[in-house]
Amino acid sequence: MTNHWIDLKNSDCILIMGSNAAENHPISFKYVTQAMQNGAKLISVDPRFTRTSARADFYTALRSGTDIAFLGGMINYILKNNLYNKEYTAAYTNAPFIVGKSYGFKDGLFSGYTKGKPEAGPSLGGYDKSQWAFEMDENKVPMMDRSLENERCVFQLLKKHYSRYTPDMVSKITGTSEADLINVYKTFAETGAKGKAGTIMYAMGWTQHTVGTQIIRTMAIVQLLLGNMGIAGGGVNALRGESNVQGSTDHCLLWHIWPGYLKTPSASKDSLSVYNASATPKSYDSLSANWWQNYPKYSVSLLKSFFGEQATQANDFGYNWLPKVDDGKAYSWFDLFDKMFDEKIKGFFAWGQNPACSGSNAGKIRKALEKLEWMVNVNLFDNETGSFWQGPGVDPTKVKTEVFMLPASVSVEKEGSITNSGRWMQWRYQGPKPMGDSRPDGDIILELGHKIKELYHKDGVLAEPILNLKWDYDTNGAYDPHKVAKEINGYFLKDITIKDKLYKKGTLVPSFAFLQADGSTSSGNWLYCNSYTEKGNMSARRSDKDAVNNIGLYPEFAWCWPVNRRIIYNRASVDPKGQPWDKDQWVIKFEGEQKDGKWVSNKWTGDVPDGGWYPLENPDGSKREDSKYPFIMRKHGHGQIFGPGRADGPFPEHYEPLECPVEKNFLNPQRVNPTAVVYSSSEDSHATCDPRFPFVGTTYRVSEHWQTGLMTRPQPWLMELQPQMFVEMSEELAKLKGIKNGERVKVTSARASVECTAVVTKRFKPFNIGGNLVHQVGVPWHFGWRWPSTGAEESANLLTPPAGDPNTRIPETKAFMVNVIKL
Ligand SMILES: Nc1nc2c(c(=O)[nH]1)N[C@H]1C(S)=C(S)[C@@H](COP(=O)(O)OP(=O)(O)OC[C@H]3O[C@@H](n4cnc5c(=O)[nH]c(N)nc54)[C@H](O)[C@@H]3O)O[C@H]1N2
Ligand SMILES: Nc1nc2c(c(=O)[nH]1)N[C@H]1C(S)=C(S)[C@@H](COP(=O)(O)OP(=O)(O)OC[C@H]3O[C@@H](n4cnc5c(=O)[nH]c(N)nc54)[C@H](O)[C@@H]3O)O[C@H]1N2
Ligand SMILES: [Mo]
Repeated sequence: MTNHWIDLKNSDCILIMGSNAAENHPISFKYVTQAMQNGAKLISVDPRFTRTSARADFYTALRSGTDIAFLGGMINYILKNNLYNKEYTAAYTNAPFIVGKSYGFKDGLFSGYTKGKPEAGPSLGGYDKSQWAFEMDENKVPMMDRSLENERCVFQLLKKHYSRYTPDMVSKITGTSEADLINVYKTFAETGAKGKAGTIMYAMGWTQHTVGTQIIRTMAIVQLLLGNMGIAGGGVNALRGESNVQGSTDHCLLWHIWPGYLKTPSASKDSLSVYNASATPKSYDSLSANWWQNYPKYSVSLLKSFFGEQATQANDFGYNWLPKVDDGKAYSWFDLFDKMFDEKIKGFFAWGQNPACSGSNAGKIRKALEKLEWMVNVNLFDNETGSFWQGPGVDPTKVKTEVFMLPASVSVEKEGSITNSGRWMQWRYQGPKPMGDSRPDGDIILELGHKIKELYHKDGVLAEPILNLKWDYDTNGAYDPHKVAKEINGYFLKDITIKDKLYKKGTLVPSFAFLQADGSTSSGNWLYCNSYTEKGNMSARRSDKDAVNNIGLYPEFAWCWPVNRRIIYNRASVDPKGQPWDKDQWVIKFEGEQKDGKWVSNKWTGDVPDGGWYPLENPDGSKREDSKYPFIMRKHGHGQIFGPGRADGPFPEHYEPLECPVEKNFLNPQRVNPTAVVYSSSEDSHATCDPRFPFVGTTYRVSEHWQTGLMTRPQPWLMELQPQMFVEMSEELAKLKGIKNGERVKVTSARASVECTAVVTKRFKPFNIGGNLVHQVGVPWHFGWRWPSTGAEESANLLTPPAGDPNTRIPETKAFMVNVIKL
């Protein structure tokens, strides 16, 4: 989230689209309800009517996989009706930037496309992004037209791109009526007025698509046009899933991201200087903070944290001990199981996961597990992954994989931190002691590390990376979460004087502004530098005192990255003179003194400002050279309406899901995202516009179950509430197929069939897609054969497709094609 949970209460209009927050993020509704009590409007857009929809002022449906069309129509509406925030758009976004002549868009393709030229792995195609570059002036600064009139400026190109997204066209694609579209657009666009704030709450309904990243980009464009970024009650707010998924992403859950969103090194970056140079953006605009110019300070401090005293300037701080990914190869979830299926991977730690039920096209995953030599299941319980060798259709005598189970203790039995969706790191204490032989995950990892080091000591090949790894996180033989938290924050490794103040060797670094690129500091994650300092463990704070602006920032409750800033990009919440656009619910405010129309002292109040520089302008309107643009993490300091870094284009475009019910995309000749990632082994089939699979399918969660159900399916009282795998469908479809509520049916996709109980409701309605009636059904993905013990309730992921987004490789589990047959 750019904002945070409590801040939802400050909103004037909340759009919940691509999530069912009332059921999956119930705590959020405390603040949604507060906002509504203060007069905010709540809009719910979902293919089916949910408990979130039931609380909304306005609900409408769209066909799964058509969100870019829906939101592209909103951009068109905002621009056509001049509802965008002109001052904000011209001053803070890249709308004025002039795009180079080589950029173009034709027949659904941006310039620079090559079919079948995989950027990484099995992409349908890839782009040469250099064709989307901005025009630069003689000082290498992007050329701009702040009047937004130049025909090659981003604003004009945006207008042209989305002029095709008329209500009529959008309605034809989404199945949403034109009247409903206009109603949503009008209500949300009202937040473009100064002093108004609109927010978006999204989750998996938006991400799990071959165009997932671009759906979110479309909304980010809307929020920039309306001036909703950086302000209270605004922002782009991803509702993260598991309680600590934000924390685990921050600390490098994903293969292509290292702690603090540093880049995973690739083989061609064969020295630290080559790596740092390629990862450090260079701006020639003195008004751009270009915060990532500090990259080498963070990467070197990370290496010092990995390798301690062994990391020296002479050995590139151990850079060459790091594992590198091969250039052009991807190592995502999909790719790992693909390689495992191809027998390229011998051993596998399934740590706190259940891929046999959670991964898209899970049938292939189950087969891949059979090809392993060994597998270790680190979990609270056995699950379909640990027991794959005795699953349905598997002959245990034929499976050679040796499976080990390491019992882990449950979250409440462990001390440590979680970071919630709002980026708040919160310390938690141990409750009961671990049961039986189970051990905290930290202890298991630590001991594993010690044992591996011992083995490498004896006769390790290429042993340096392992032997040089700093591995001193135990106290009295047990994992010490405080040691790890301090390591993540980072230490001074020498006595250093910064701005006349001496920082002693061995003390904790106060914040990332103090980190160095010369090996004199360490930090396991620069973004968390400031969380555990000489003042103590900031995440353990529990003060309920609000900040001066009284908007619910609670700066001394827990700790928030970066540097306890509760709303990021908050420099965009003030005008160029540093005064809030919204006088009542302001985030930060400049309170320096002025003399003769000029600011003469520097003082900000409210939230921690995104950089404490002077405002862009003096009170008399003259520009200040010592200021910075508000979007400090962007190379050019501006919010990106034009996003030239994405794999699939600088502007989002509607493409159909890999499996869709229409033969052609009504908007352009490309049916599927031309850069989508699609797997093609013997187990990876798909079916598009195939009469055998006429209905759109989607997957979702229910309140009563958690994820693949390991922690809920063994509970009799929860099973009483949600006992069976079901398929939800409209009354119209049930009638068409002669199915009655409660009957057992078979749901089939190009991959598999799953038996379900029919749940016939008014929550789904058929869609009118370009004159054709299209039905959609939905299945929960909480089940698996291991529990209930009948083995009859299987995972929805046996049905889901082998395709994903080219930027993130998240699977397209929210839109695919199925059939439903009465048993
Ligand atoms: N009770 C419970 N709570 C949970 C979880 C759980 O398993 N159980 N899991 C947690 C986790 S890890 C996560 S990631 C979050 C996920 O939170 P959510 O994203 O809210 O979860 P889902 O129910 O998967 O999907 C949300 C909605 O997307 C809709 N949808 C389907 N296709 C589309 C589409 O194409 N466009 C749009 N706009 N909407 C679509 C579905 O109908 C569904 O209502 O929930 C967390 N909270
Ligand atoms: N079709 C479809 N598929 C989906 C989704 C969807 O919406 N639709 N959503 C996707 C999403 S958002 C997610 S997050 C993934 C989740 O995918 P997975 O992470 O593979 O699935 P979980 O069921 O969450 O698995 C968590 C496991 O961790 C165990 N566990 C719990 N606590 C601990 C602990 O402290 N230590 C250890 N070692 N183990 C523990 C649980 O028993 C459980 O087996 O699934 C994805 N799959
Ligand atoms: Mo999730």
